[in-house]
Amino acid sequence: MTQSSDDDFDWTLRSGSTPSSDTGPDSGVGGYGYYIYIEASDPRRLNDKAMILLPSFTRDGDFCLSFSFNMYGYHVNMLRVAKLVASGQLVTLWKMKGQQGPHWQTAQFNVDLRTADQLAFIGIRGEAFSGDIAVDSIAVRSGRCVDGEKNVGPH
Ligand SMILES: [Ca+2]
Repeated sequence: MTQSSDDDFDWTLRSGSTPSSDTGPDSGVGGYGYYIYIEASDPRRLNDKAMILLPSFTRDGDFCLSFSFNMYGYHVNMLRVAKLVASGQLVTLWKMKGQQGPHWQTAQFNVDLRTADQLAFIGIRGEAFSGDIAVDSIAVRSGRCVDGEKNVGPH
């Protein structure tokens, strides 16, 4: 994954809990491993954005994107998933706003992509430090999501 410079700060790679209490996950999905998150403590400010990009896609097609997200903390703002297309436009595919509780949750939805498109995860900081947002277990599978699998979003 690649950190964007067209934003305000970077995502952080971490294992275990985040440094601030009462925000962020206790661990990666399943209780172990690394995840990425936006650290909402100083010097971050309201609406600061961090964007991280998946590698460019090498063909056109339908894909099934799944990932886990943790949005725990009183001041959690927004997580947005978008595709960065050739024109430079960011097309929103999914977004979630506000605190979603202490546990990891799963999102899964279909995306149609063209060659050179990139999927982007954009974390947006809320009003105060208790606004960590974490992402783990990102998977992109060829073809549409299989019926019967858990399907959350797009919203
Ligand atoms: Ca950045």
